[in-house]
Amino acid sequence: MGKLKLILPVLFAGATLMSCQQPKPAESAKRPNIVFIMTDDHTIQAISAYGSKLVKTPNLDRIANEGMLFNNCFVTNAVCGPSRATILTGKYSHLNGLTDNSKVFDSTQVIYPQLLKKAGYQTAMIGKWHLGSTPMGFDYYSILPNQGQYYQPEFIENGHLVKEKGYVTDLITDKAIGFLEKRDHDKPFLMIYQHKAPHRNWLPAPRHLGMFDDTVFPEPANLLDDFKGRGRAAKEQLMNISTDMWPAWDLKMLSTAQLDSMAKLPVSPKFKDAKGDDYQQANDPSLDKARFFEVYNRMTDAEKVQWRKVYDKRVAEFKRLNPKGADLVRWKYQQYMRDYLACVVSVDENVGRLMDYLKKIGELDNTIIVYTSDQGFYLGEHGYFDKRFMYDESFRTPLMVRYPPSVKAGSVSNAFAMNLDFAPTLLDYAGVKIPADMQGLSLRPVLDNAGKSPENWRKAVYYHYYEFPSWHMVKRHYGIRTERYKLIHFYNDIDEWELYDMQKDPHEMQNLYNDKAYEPIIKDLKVQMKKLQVQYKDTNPTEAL
Ligand code: SGN
Ligand code: CA
Repeated sequence: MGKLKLILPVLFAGATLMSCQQPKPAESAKRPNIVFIMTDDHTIQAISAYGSKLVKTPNLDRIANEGMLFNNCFVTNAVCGPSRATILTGKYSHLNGLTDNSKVFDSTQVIYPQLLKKAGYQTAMIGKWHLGSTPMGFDYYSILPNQGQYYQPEFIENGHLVKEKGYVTDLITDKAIGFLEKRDHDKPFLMIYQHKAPHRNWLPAPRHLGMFDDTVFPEPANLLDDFKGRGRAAKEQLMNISTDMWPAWDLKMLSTAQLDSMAKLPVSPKFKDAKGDDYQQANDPSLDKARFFEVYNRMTDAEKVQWRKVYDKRVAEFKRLNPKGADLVRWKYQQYMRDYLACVVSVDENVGRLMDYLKKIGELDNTIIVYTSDQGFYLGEHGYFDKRFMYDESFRTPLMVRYPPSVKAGSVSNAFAMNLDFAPTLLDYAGVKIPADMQGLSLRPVLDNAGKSPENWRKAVYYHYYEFPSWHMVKRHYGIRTERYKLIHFYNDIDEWELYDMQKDPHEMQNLYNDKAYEPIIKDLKVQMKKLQVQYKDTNPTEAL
């Protein structure tokens, strides 16, 4: 007691003294910086930390090796704009309004960067934005217009259009480092750093052209899926490697001679009128060559020479092999992987460059680094490319987090995480109050506890996809996934249910919905799903639009 009496006045004196002083820069720097890295369409099958058999990503793996890897992170709606809107608002699509890519984000809504800015963070948004709106809540932004371009891309930089020379992934990183160089050293920062790569039509950096030409990639077991065990939705989509990849746009099957002759032609008026993201283009293969020529023509002359060497070889190989039927699908899959994975390599290199820079300026360990993608992607599973379905390859997204002060190096979490959780998590670490209407959970209890989730953690995730009719014609659907099962309802122009046993059938080949033995399980899943729909305010899902 006597001791306490002595200590208390000292403590109070200290407290008054401290409260009269401004926090020193060193103290405010204790709030973590945040670098939120998001790629476009980068799936876990193409990250070596997730056991990829296709490619090595040593720099991305570093984030997992020195931090945490989430095996079960899922998105609310597996398409670009909707995923981004969910991440920024912490809300499902039906509440933030961005149900599909054709919509414009309502920027009067509260987004987490704004809250961090108010709390004293310096905020920046660099790279792919794709929400149609002007970014709000940022001290600095430099975004790609719409989908953006791979070669010599334009950026909208704090309202001004600038055209840059170089490759998009390198340029986004240059801008990120540029922002960090010029930042206000007295404030913590949030930097959202979002790549275009490896989005369709998979154009590699000039230095990576042809890098996988001698590689034969392993095929997914269901590359030649015949959809026997599934319903109409899985069959009627337009994202098959076999039939929906365009020869020029996707497979780069234009020889030097063809390119030369195209250079002399006027641009097709049809192409000129077609908007960049207009899905009617998907059904108009006559635009194939014109669309490809437009992106090819952005290269410098030297890059074009390099390009032709690589793709002339591809055209010649095709002529020599003349593959047909299943062999043709296999051949296309190999070309698809060569281009997609070369784009991934550019991301890996640039993330490494950014991390090295953070280390050099002494900020690496005081920065929460999040690595994720706007959704997963099909690398030939079910014979598909693209995303959108609630099947795991696109529903699941990578999530790796590095933050040494609280995240154990090399830890792995199987907890159900969602892109809905990113905003609450980052606000939580920054010490900013999480708005009551954000629907996600802070992942902090999982991150701070070596990946173990608290007792009462969510046991199921809810999904809702709306973009139909549109690119790739994936039907509208919503569903629930538990650790063991997945139940999906396809609606709108169809009324079909699917049930998968994820343990017995991880590749989702056999719909069990009409199997009598599963009736009690289906009943229970429907009850659980109803609860989630009430919780997330999506109680009338087929009428939500
Ligand atoms: C483009 C692509 C589609 C892709 C959408 C959405 N076509 O329209 O294949 O599904 O983007 O992607 S392309 O011919 O222009 O490459 S998203 O990532 O923006 O949602
Ligand atoms: Ca995407």
